[in-house]
Amino acid sequence: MTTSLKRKRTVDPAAQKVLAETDAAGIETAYDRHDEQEPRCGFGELGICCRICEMGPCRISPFDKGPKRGICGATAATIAARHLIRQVAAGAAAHSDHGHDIVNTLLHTAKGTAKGTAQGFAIKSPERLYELAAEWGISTEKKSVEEIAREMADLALKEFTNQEGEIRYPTLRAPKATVDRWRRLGIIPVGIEHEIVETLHRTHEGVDADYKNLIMHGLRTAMGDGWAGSMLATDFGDVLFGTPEAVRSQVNLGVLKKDEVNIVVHGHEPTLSEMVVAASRDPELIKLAKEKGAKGILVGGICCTANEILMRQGAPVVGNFLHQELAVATGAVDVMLVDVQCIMPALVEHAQRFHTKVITTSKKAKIPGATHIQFDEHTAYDTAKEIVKIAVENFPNRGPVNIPDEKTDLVAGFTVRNTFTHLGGRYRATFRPLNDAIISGRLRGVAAVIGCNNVKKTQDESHLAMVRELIAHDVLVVMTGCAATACAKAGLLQPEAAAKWAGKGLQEICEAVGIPPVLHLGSCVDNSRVLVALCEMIREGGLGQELADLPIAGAAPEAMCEKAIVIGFYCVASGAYVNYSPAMRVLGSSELTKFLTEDIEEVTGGKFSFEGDPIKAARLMIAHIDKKREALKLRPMMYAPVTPDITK
Ligand code: BF8
Ligand code: SF4
Repeated sequence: MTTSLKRKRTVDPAAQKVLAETDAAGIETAYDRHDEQEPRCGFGELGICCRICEMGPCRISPFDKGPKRGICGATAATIAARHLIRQVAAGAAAHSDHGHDIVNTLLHTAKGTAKGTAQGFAIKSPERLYELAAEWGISTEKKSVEEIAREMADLALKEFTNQEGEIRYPTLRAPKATVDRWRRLGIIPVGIEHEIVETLHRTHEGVDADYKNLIMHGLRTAMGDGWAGSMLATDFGDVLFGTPEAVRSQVNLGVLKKDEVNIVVHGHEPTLSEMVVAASRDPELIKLAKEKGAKGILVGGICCTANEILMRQGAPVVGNFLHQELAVATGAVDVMLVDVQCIMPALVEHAQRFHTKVITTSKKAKIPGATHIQFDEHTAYDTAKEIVKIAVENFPNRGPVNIPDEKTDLVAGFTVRNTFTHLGGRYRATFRPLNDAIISGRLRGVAAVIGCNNVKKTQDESHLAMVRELIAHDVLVVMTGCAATACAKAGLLQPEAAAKWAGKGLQEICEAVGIPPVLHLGSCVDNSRVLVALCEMIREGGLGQELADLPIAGAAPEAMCEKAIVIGFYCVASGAYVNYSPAMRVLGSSELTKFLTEDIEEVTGGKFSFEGDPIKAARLMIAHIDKKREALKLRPMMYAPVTPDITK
């Protein structure tokens, strides 16, 4: 096909095989559309193009000659900062609207209005609900589970709409020194929606022109995601769908079955996909599948929906973001069911080359040419059955099927509580063993590697290189989203991976506790689990007073969307060092770039870097962790790092 053949598009052998097929058949994918976009607009890449008002668009020259201000006088720093925090607001809105829907589903379930059937919604983890009620100071005496759930859901909905005060979780969960810092900076949000509205106001033409002031509000907006919208999605998701437990499953295109009906759920919200998994086990539908010549019904996931049903149901993962078109190109997907976020509109045209039906289910996300079946929590199970039936009936329409063999075993399902029950070794939920391992120098620290695939990079390559480098240096890695799927495909989420790739200290811990050196914490909203884990590490003692003291770091090495930007922002607001690549669109302003990558450390304790080489980025993360170890006067590392053998 086009120039995409000239570069390495993916390190995943399954993806390589399917891409060879699509190339041979002249079928276009995101890689081809990427190449069609070259050469890119340099102003756009550098963040110095402004189209906020109708006098523009304006662009700032990065050279000696040419305009240094927009028509209104906005500088490169103002323009780049305004657009960046608009991206933060969009990312915060995406995660938080998802959280809102989960809280609402819990409310309807508790009111008995989300009817379903015996297999419909139920409060799967009353224990988690009781825990949250205790934490929120809600009395549970003489109240039914439903009454408590209603009360909690009503309170949670106020986190979105409150116009004064502070969102709940920062003060409930974060260490006092961190809360004090946030209060000094004025970055604890009053409510999720308020901060998003204020971002849109401040970035309107003629309002906030001070790039530092804009970024500070970006941090506050992002806090409303990490410490409210996403955190509520995780907590209320655990109440409604059950708290994950360590679970074994498989990943990659090879999980699709030639002789079964394959339904791929793609997107983010667990509400519908949970029902589809349940409906796929319905004896009536299994019988129908057999009548159509299939041996059974498989439900596999793509993107974060995959992570949700993996964590709680052990459902197989078909792939990450750049696998969406490839899954369809196997010819084996009878229905591609999508809800919201990370869904390429190109899927519809692509699917027309095969027998696959693309079904949209959210009023917020329709695609021209797709079949739309509106999902409603009140009739969730009926809708799920209808969709499974469509897939079953589409099974006999398959053309040639070509499923790559590749599939890899993985362990997932880690949470703040169960991970450290594992680390405790004796079913004690305590962070002591983790802290002790860090203090003694057996473990260097913890890194969160998260985020997407980005067609600008070779799929999965940066995730794998970075994570191998980190674990070789005795850094325990926690992962979410498409990053976790990338590493799962390469076998890094298996306990045996420790012996292959981890440094000696991390190996000892993994072997003693039976965990992989890379822990899968779930979907992208579950990055809130990372924040809570960091709070627990401080609470356990010995690693400083505030989150910024911890020997930890974060990275999104193949970042793709605004949700990744907001995650970076709330991590930096929380005192973390974050390497983000490709670079945010700020490089056209040296002042803004310096603020984000240097000066902001004085403000929040965290900062960004934009290193694109994953090994160099990992070394920067390690250097930051070492800097924090030194400040805490921790013991020297017990073992020298190993050299990761990438041939294994
Ligand atoms: O919310 S990692 S490509 S799927 S955005 Fe999208 Fe990025 Fe994947 Fe999940 Ni997260
Ligand atoms: Fe140009 Fe200013 Fe309008 Fe942006 S806000 S388009 S810089 S005039």
